[in-house]
Amino acid sequence: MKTRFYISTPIYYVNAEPHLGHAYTTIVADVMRRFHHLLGEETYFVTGTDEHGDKVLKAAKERGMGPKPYADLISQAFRDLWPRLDCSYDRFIRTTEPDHVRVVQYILQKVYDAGDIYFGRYEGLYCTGCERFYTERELEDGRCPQHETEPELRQEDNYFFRMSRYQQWLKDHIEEHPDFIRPERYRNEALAMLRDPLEDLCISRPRSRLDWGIPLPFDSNYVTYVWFDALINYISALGYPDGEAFRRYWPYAEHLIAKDILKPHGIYWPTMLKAAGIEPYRHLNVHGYWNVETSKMSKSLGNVIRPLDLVEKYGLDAFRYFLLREMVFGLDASFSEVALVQRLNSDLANDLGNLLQRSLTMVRRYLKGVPPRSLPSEDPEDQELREKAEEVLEGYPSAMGGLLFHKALMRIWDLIGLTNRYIDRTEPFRLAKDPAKRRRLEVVLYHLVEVNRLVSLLLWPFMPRTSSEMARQLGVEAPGNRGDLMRLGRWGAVELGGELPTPKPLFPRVDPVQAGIAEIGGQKPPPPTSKESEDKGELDMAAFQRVDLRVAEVLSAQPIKGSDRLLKLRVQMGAEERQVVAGIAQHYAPEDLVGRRVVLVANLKPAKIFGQVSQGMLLAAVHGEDLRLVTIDGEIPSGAKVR
Ligand code: ME8
Repeated sequence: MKTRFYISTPIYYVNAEPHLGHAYTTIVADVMRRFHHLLGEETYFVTGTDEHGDKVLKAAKERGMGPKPYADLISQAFRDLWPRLDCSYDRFIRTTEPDHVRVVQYILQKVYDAGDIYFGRYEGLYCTGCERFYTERELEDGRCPQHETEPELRQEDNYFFRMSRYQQWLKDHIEEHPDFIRPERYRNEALAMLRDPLEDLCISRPRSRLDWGIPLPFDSNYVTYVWFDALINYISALGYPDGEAFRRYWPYAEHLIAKDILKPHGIYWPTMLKAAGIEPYRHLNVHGYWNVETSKMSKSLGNVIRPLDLVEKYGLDAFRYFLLREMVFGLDASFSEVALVQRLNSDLANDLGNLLQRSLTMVRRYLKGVPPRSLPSEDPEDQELREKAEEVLEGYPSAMGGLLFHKALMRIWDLIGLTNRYIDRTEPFRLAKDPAKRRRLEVVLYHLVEVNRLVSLLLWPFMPRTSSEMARQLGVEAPGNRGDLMRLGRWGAVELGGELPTPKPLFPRVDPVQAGIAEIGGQKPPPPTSKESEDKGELDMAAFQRVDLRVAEVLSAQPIKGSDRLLKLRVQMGAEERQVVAGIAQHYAPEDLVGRRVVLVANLKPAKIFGQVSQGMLLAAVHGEDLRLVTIDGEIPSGAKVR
């Protein structure tokens, strides 16, 4: 059985400050590490910076700095960022470290001695942004698909790595290990790259042109090509060849990258390892790209997102949650602050925050702050809740292990949703009024606290702070020890009890207007009423008759993400089915509406509210804070006219 886990991020170029994309990868690595730690595995997490090459040298020159002081500066910015995003790496590696340099030279010599490095002439199209040559086929309209720039023609005498010698081996390896590169779309891409004969890889740069690199051990007139240098970080960080960490962790190596660097990781690196006589890594995990709204994130577009700006504004856990919930691993996703605020308000403040707050407030109010000890129950509602919790616990390892983070979160949120509905259905506030229902009240509150406890455990990899804060408020041990998923991840695994601290909201809601981001929800002020009716305040009969009022039956109702006021209903109106958005969430639970026959203003122009189309409006009586729907008394079919 697998007992260890080694995860790496790419080592980031120091030619730019850390941005959203870097933050995403490193946070995902951290989430994966924490999950494996909860599973009971020994884990090792490496990140770092890639500091040699043309690109970095150019950036240093632009700042009027030498490459090393410049690399020191930016590398430090990366190193300092990660703890602030709660990413706890074990080793931060820099390619300028003497230990790394030694390992690169050791491998070069080894591969050279084995006859897999030769001297030759190369002419090709080179993209400095990517620091690699492109084949004509890889270009789009003659341009680099990443940088959209025309590569330059370069001709040089250089050293080459006989990558072609390992092409067949690599092809077979990928075919025999279907999840060597995952998700599958990237495996297929890698296999497609292997369909044509592989060219040998140019692995040097003449020192006369580029001095900022690791000298080749067998020819000091040349430095090592940046990718051949950088990829080796994954083993130099472990102390290859003799380090204990290498022996312990390399057999469990998992790399995490975005699709932009699939070729170096999926093709160059495994063949390099093979040539050096080292076992290949276990998995290459490839995610998609974050775009900003609909554009590529780029310096030139001025839309580069800085992680700490968002963390300061919305809090770290909201940021981490958003990234993991919004992106389907492997596919591209679009970042927008509006979407982040919507998730924060609906998923975190509304669903999760409310659940904890409601549960704990009731424990405080009805049980003097002491949660009940474990209480079994045969009530179908309790059973349903417990079964749901158990189902979520059971599915969690495979979703997390399979990189389906969004799915793991969706399932946790299904449980949170069900639990919020459980409160509405069991009505503990009513039970509390009746001394004869005391035990029932305790059973219900036990179930609530237990679900909250399990949710706090499952959220630890994603939101460690929130998870600990939930545990603190619930009066249970904070998760985060190795093996906690087995130890704590069962219904009733720990005995509750002891007086709880005063509940505190987990996530304050953010007002999008105050946050200075675009208006959300499209809740525009109502159009001005016509001059005529304004003047007189009365309506003639003909005008009133133009209003088409109909009986409609509610088929289903559900909350709208990001709004605590609105419900989305599907209603039947005669033969027609419509969707209506109604501001009644604070007065009716969705399930209470199903089957009711209400009155619909049927000929209103459809409106878009919170991104949802509303085809009509419900009539309701409103008095102060109270609101009651106008409903039909007796048997009249839906679609009937109301006059
Ligand atoms: O490629 N969306 O470094 P790099 C998602 N030094 N992830 C993104 C992203 C985006 N828009 N932009 C960047 C290098 N990333 C080499 C790596 S490894 C031996 C050497 C993330 O600074 C993503 O992880 O250009 C991507 O693979 C990486 O940053 C590229 O970082």
